[in-house]
Amino acid sequence: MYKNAVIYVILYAFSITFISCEKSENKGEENPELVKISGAVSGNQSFKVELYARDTLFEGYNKLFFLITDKETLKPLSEATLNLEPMMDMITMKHSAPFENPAGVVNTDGYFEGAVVFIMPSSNDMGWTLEVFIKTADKEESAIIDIPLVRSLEEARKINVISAIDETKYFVSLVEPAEPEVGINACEFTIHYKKSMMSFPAAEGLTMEIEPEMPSMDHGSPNNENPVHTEDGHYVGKLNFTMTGWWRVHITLKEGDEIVTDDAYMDITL
Ligand SMILES: [Cu+2]
Repeated sequence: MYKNAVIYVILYAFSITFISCEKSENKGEENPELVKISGAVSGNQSFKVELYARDTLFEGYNKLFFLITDKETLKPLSEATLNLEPMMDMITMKHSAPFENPAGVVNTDGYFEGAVVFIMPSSNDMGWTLEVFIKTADKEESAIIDIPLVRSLEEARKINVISAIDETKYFVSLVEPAEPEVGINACEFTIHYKKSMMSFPAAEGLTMEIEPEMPSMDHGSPNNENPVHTEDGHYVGKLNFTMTGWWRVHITLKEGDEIVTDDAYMDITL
């Protein structure tokens, strides 16, 4: 009898271990591991900044995750005001890019979350840096992170649009779906415009219409929802891909009743 009880206890302990393993694995799937991109130390040596992302960086909208450590206490910061300044050095000139500054506090995993729309891929002689200005209760310093590579994608996740109204240059980026699936996908785009070489504000007042088409089979799909502006230049809607293969999502942008563009598109293959 005693022997049996011991076996039950052991089996029970195993099952608990098994269940808790399974749980943590599931959590991992929802929140895939981040890739370390680069890092830097701030000007007065007070902070170490480490940059992470969901994947290596690409031309388009990249969510960025910052881990900032106080070099004196070796503790990670949980609160700070961060300002980002992406910069591309093209030898004869420099330009910035659209970005989203992190909120003042870290997420549940300890990262400050921000974003940059890299509007060009890097090449051998043209690269990106990202300056992070850090302000805490008693310090104000900045760190310049060298961005090792911004890939250009075979299937662009960012397109440039020149307005038919006034030649304003817009950058339309796909945020979601990051991994498109057959069926109805929540979709999210960002739209920014070029105010100057150093200023790329969010375009908040546009109307966006989307129409997926399968060019090789000459059909579209029902039940799409045109993205609507939520905040900070983010437009949220629905995209329906009824089968796998190559889709072309036609994009029309309007400012009031006037057409900004009616022949833009983004290809999505699934
Ligand atoms: Cu450039």
